[in-house]
Amino acid sequence: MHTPGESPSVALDGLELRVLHLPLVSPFTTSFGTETVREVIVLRTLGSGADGWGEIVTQNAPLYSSEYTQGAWDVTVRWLAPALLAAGTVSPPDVARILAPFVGHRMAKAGLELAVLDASLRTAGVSLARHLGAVRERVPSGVSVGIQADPAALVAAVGGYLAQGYERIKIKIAPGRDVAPTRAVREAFGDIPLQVDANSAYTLADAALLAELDRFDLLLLEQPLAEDDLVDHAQLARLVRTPVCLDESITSAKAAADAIDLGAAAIVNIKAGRVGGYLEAVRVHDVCRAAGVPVWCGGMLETGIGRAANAALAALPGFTLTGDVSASDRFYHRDIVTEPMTLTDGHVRVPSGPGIGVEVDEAAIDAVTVAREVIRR
Ligand code: OSB
Ligand code: MG
Repeated sequence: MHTPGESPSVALDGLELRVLHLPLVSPFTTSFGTETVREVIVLRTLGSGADGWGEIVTQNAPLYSSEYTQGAWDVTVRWLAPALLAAGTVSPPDVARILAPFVGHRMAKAGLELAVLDASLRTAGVSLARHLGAVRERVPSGVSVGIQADPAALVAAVGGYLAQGYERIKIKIAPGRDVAPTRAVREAFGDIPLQVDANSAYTLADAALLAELDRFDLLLLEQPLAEDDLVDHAQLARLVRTPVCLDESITSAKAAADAIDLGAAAIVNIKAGRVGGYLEAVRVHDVCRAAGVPVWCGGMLETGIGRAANAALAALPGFTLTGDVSASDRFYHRDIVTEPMTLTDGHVRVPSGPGIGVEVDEAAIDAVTVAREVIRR
């Protein structure tokens, strides 16, 4: 199994943080709410070597995760950035070690680690994909479709994505918006690769209802129960035929190992932000691969920065299921990188240039920046 090796240390003189507001192409609705503008933090390392870019994938409100953008900004400015800057020179694995004393805040830590990884790998002239152990030059692309007004609107939305070539459809479900929309998509499009994501909207008392989804031959049922309900997920997995996949519950490689041991996860969604960074994400991948548990790359409506890094991660050998790494235009009219990710023949390209392999478009990022702060050592 590939383990990311050495990459040069980065001399950190400062960190630039920005809050961006990116208007979404269409509203994105989940069981926990509707987003029309993506609020996200982008970071840049400042120092003698190449600039490194990272993204903190929190949302505006703490509804998917306990983390949220203003909280991530505060913990980064007040605690995480000063600790990193005090260290002065850091290698990518140093970031998680230095930040380990601060409990939680994994998305904030992941964004900082990505910026240091990018700076380090740009200096070394090595792509993030190669560094993490990618074995593919392109990855199949799936799309996560939000809850729509009614089944007809959902069928129209899914039809549009299928026409573009997306290889797998995920639909968001919630109580009262589950069996009928899923049936409508299955009946409209036949045998397409289809899965559903509940974002913790159910309890074990809903097991019989969730078992009604079995008849639709779904690839998986994602995170039906609460983040901390591993035992209930294991119980539910015995009551439904659809494979149970965990997202919110998998906060580390240890959590993945525990979930697999308990029988709570037949499949794992890996998001670097949720597990504290791309290096931990590789360890989650390794744990799952050793256990024969398929993984796929989740998404957090990333800008071109995080989207490039996600494509690199999704190119690792254990990512045998199609992930939520869509083209940039699934979410954004104007991305903040010079070459936004596109869909070709149902796939996205894994960037091969140094670091994350994409360049930030300074005019585009300036146009959507609503707050900016530079922290110096
Ligand atoms: O549960 O996978 C999720 C977006 C925000 C928060 C949680 C989730 C999602 C998605 C979006 O499903 C996937 C994407 O970025 O394409
Ligand atoms: Mg999910």
